[in-house]
Amino acid sequence: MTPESPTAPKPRNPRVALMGEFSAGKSTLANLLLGQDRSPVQVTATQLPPVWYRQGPPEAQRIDIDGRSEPLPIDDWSQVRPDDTRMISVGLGADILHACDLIDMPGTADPNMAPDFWSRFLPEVDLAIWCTPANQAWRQSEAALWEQVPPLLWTKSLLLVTRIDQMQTERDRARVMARVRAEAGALFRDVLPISLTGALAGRDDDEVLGATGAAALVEFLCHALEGLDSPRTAPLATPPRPKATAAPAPANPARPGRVVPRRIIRTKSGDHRAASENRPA
Ligand SMILES: Nc1nc2c(ncn2[C@@H]2O[C@H](COP(=O)(O)OP(=O)(O)OP(=O)(O)O)[C@@H](O)[C@H]2O)c(=O)[nH]1
Ligand SMILES: [Mg+2]
Repeated sequence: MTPESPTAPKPRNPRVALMGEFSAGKSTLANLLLGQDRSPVQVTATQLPPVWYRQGPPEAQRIDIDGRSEPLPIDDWSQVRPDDTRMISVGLGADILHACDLIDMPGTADPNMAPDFWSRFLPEVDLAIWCTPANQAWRQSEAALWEQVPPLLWTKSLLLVTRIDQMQTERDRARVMARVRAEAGALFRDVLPISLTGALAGRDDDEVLGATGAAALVEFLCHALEGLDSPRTAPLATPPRPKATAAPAPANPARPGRVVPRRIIRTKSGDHRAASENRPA
């Protein structure tokens, strides 16, 4: 099959999966990157299927296990159950979605997911950001799951040590980062610390973005996306495209030779609602 063939797979947006165990900060990270409070953030386990964000008019759909879709309200997914839903597909206008699709994944230890869920889903992903909370960073259960991931994904992915603000002293912070780098550094392209809640609270302030680790995260993401080969459509897991687009789709900035804008997590004025605790899932 040649690239010109009409049946050749089409280039598509890279897919970035936000992974980690329960309450590691995946949805907080999604909201930071999207510049909008969309993914439900809560102290207890959220128990949602994957939430797949793509550029498009604002709409949400539930995709069931057989691939059938039905509309969902964009801001209330409380009726969705992870055991009979393959994913929630969400169209949004967000700068980062020009560069990649974002997938806010369930906790990796979620018992609602089918046993073969991860081995089926991960080959569809181009890079992962694995969130591990600083106070219990890189547990054995995390290492055990990540070791099953295709090694090609290791070389592109980021281990993000969240809740770094909860380390009491600079020494504690350095100690946890040294340990995690020693134990997991070889399994990731990079290991970075972040305070997600700190970054969300001050995301329009460059100093805060630098101090919380958010600026380094964006830099990593931009480099990683720019370095990806143009991925091809994988028919099985691709969410349905939006029915109508308000404007023509922008050129994919993640193709080789393109530059991803560095200011992807800045909010436009009036766009941002503060991240809410205990929003209904
Ligand atoms: N202090 C602090 N709290 C954080 C940070 N990141 C996340 N949290 C808090 O941790 C809790 C869980 O965050 P979520 O983003 O919902 O975690 P999750 O990984 O999506 O959780 P599940 O979807 O349930 O698996 C929330 O109360 C967040 O406010 C951080 O960097 N620092
Ligand atoms: Mg979540």
